[in-house]
Amino acid sequence: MLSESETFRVFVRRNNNAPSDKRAFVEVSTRMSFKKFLKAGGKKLGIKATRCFAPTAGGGFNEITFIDELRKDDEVILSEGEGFHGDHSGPGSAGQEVFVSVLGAGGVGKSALTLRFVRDFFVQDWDPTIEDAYRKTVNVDSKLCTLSVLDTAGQEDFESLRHQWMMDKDGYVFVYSVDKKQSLDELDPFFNLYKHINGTDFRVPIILVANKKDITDLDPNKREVTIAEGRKKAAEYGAIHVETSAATGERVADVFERLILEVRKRKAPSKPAGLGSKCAIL
Ligand SMILES: Nc1nc2c(ncn2[C@@H]2O[C@H](COP(=O)(O)OP(=O)(O)OP(=O)(O)O)[C@@H](O)[C@H]2O)c(=O)[nH]1
Ligand SMILES: [Mg+2]
Repeated sequence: MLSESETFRVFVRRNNNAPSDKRAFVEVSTRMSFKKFLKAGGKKLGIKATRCFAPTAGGGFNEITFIDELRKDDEVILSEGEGFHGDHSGPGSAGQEVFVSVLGAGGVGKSALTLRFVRDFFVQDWDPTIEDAYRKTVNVDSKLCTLSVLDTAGQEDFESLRHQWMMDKDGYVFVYSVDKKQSLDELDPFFNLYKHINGTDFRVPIILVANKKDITDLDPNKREVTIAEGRKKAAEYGAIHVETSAATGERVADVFERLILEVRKRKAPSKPAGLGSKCAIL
């Protein structure tokens, strides 16, 4: 069933950090495209808007890319392509831009983790993914970073796309489910591809995520992978091991923040930290 179209007002401002600057409003319809919203908002402000940053519950701003992320009376910031509040430290991004892929077997919670992180809600239903991309601007260690997250398909039908998903990434989130041992074993082919693409000096970080922790918190008999087994696998992958729950949100932000920190650390030219390092535990 198609939901009813809704119309509401959103305030727009230019991206120049001056609260005294002009504020305009745009009538938003839930059926309008995001591009059309950017065009309408940009016109009111006299700019060619290509990006939009909306306030978060925590008092910060996140880049948004869908019309249904806008709320009535939101005050959003429109930019002509530059990062939030004129942060020009990355090309066309809010601070540094970091590209990551979320990988693993079907049903382990890749989409649930991604959506918990990007939008802070939990998806109950399993709707198998083909490929979805998200962006979120976060402040890590007082520096802005725009994370581009590629949520991928776990189903074996899409195995031929794996190489493409893993190319040109700054880091990876490998996910298994603590209540399914097989899902841990199914990460090995991803690690083989990782070595093929990135070599074996661990310059490109992997976070090994043990998801659905809440299930084993409720019923320890459901655990099929112990923490020790997870850590052992992490050591093999040169990865950082984190146990999460997309359902409760436990440690989900840690996964992505730690990945950003590792990307920064391992990319730093003067100090090749993390090279050859074994497993670290959060
Ligand atoms: N209890 C619990 N359920 C979870 C958790 N994460 C995901 N799920 C559930 O597991 C099912 C599969 O989650 P998805 O996020 O769609 O799995 P996926 O890895 O994206 O699956 P594919 O897209 O098919 O590869 C859904 O019903 C989720 O609600 C979690 O942390 N705890
Ligand atoms: Mg999915």
